[in-house]
Amino acid sequence: MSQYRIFNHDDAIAYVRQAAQLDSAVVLQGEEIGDGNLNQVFKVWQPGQAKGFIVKQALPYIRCIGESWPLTRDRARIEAEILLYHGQHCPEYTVAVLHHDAELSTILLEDLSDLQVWRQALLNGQHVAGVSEKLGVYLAQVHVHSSDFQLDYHAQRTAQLRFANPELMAISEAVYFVDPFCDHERNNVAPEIRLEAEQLWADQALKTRVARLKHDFRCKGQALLHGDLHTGSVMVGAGKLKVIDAEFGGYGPMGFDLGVIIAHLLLNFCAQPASRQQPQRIKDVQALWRSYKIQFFQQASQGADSSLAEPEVIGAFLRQVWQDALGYAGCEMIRRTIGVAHVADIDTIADPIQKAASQRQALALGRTLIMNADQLNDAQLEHTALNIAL
Ligand code: SR1
Ligand code: MG
Ligand code: MG
Ligand code: MG
Repeated sequence: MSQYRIFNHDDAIAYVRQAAQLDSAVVLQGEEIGDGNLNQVFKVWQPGQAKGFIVKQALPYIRCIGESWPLTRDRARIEAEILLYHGQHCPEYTVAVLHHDAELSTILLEDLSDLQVWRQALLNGQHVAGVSEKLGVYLAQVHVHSSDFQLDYHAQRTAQLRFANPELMAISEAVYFVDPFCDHERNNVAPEIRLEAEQLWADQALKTRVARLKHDFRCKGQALLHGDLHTGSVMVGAGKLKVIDAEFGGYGPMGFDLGVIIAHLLLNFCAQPASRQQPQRIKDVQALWRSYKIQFFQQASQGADSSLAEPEVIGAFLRQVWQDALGYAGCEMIRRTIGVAHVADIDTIADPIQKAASQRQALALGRTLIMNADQLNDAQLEHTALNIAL
């Protein structure tokens, strides 16, 4: 069954039967469960069994836009290879890839239906203990092990080429650093915050900072990034965590992955006025960064190149990663507020006045992070976020 076609649930069942080598007598059911922006996702299972398989299939276009925005199906192969690489270095926190088929643009993944999407837990007001710490470990492991801190010159540059993902990373470049900073037709700006959006579009100092972040996104091939690490890409529950959905991955600045997840915690903070009294999301950001730093130090100081394993070298590098992360977090907050793809945390706020207030807060905090990235440590970030929330 190797010729590409857009799967229906029968195709997904046939694929699972073949890829997982299940006997033809095994009864299987399937249903499409995808709600993401890009792909089809099927769950296929045996009746009576709680867990089955997940089939992710790339369409030849962006699902949420339609056929008017074509997109390479090769993203499925690239994602499978990234998840396998990350899984080698952090198996505990990376979803398992069971099979992939480049021609069908499919990936067979372990079923994580015993876990919940972290964004959903946050929307329900649930704090799942230990998630930030685990994510810090995941990011540090996959970053260090794909970077110059572990790989020699030849191996690191070879990996940069092997994981090249120009089409998807060009989309990220456009939706993070271009569209939200001009009056682009792809943007989705609520009329209530049009004035604030126009102020950003006229802000030359901000645009210069964003241009530098965009340039670094292209040129700083430090590590094999996840590339889209928002709270919807993290499955959590009962002491477990699995990261999914790495199709936007490729070599880039480590601060990008950190910045994206920090932004989604801060967007959730902005969405919940009550969180000003109990800023758990800010504590999550701090826990994430501290865990990342500790794990990074541990891994990088055991690297093969002893000159890079020096504490002063690692420390200086991490200070720059933090600054980069704040800049990227700011871009992500702004693009998720006025760009093409928003977040449920803010979009589901029923009261239009409160929703616009949360959006304004997200824009203001995003701008502050970009402009002051070189002046804020993780403790000062808390004061900044709380001041803007008042
Ligand atoms: C047009 S693609 C918009 C976004 O969807 C994905 O989830 C990524 O976050 C991408 O940037
Ligand atoms: Mg996704
Ligand atoms: Mg936590
Ligand atoms: Mg995705």
